[in-house]
Amino acid sequence: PTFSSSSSSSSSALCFHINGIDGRARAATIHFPNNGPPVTTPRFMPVGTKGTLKGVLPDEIASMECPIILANTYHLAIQPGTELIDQVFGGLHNFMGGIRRDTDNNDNDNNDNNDNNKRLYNLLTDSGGFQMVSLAALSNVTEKGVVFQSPYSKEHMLLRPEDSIRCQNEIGADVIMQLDDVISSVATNEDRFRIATFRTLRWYDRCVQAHQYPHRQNLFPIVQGHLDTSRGGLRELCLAGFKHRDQHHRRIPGFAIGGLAGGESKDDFWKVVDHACRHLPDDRPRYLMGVGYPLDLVVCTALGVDMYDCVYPTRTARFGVALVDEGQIKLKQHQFAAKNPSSADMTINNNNSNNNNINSNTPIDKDCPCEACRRGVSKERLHSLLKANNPIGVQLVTQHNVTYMMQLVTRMRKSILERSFQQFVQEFLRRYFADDQ
Ligand code: PRF
Ligand code: ZN
Repeated sequence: PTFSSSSSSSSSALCFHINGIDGRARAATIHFPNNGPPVTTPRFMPVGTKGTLKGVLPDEIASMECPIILANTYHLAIQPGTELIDQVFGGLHNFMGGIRRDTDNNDNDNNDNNDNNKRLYNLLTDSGGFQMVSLAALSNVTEKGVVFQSPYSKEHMLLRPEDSIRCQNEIGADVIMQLDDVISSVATNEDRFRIATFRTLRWYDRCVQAHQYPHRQNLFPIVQGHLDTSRGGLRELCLAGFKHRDQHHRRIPGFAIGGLAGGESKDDFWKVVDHACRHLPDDRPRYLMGVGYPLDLVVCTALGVDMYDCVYPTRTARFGVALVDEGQIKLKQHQFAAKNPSSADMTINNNNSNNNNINSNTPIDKDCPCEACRRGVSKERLHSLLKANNPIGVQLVTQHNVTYMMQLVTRMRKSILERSFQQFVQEFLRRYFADDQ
């Protein structure tokens, strides 16, 4: 209730309102000036590389109560091209069908200021540098930008901060990210980390200069600085650099924490997240990039993080793995195969006294509101669909996992508002680490 920041000034295109605080955990609401749904926090953003989740329709994304997804500038620039998205469709929201027109509205123009455009969900784009460094065969970073080899033409191409922002302006997401100099956190070259930290600050300035629509797209800087949280160390210098820019140049609408989830130890990971949350302003959203294990969400929310993204829930679904509070259910394993008729009957007759923990004829989670669980689709049915490579299998598990993540952040939010977050964390850890599962 104490911190609130709004967007009446021209340089910020969101309103961040804190609804409740419990310890250092926050429950807030972010409004974008775009007719999209409000984004409550804590918030997990699934990754829809090209603006939609693989195997999930835009309406289904909205019906899972997922108000924002992440798309990748790098992939969209390669195919279909960001200029085309802008020129032909007027932005990614239209391109992937995330805009619904009121049926009684006869005005068919593509003007995105039209108040009758209702967005099913909001969008965030990552800047492309991280994807290049992690995906492109050859990439090399210089002060000018990131040089990478096109996976199609094999040509060497340069992505400068200005190019990333031009592409992200064309895509038109509600939150856009600066181009940052990302290095693996398990790299060892000390000088390289120092260069990357200060280069990230300089590239932020170039991104701000290049950004054409600060009144409708929120540009987030990314805090880098390796694992160095010492006094006067790289993380502190990076935070101070952004703080100075926020106070003396242009108001920063929200902050991202980068350079983590790259193989560092959990102790280092928590130490850096804790440090960033203590130093970032309380009245702005904090986005921890590339983090999406349920346990990490619970711990980092306790440290004060508001937003997350990760490919994990959707990627693991494509391997037939379903998420539950106890951990993972590997649906392709033989134990989930349908039993012969007599043992299947036994399971039905002995539902309450089943000494085998695995009920393959029950849904993943009977209380989950996803399509599969709501319809009572059993684990053995999912096993059979997955084994047959029937795309419905992966689609249903994807929807379950995204629904699970949406429910997880909603449960955290509720407990923060009720000031019972500590009990939530204890109960979550108890179930997660219970070894009778
Ligand atoms: N920077 C960008 N995208 C990211 C990260 C980062 O540091 C991470 C964390 N390793 C995930 N995605 N631009
Ligand atoms: Zn489910």
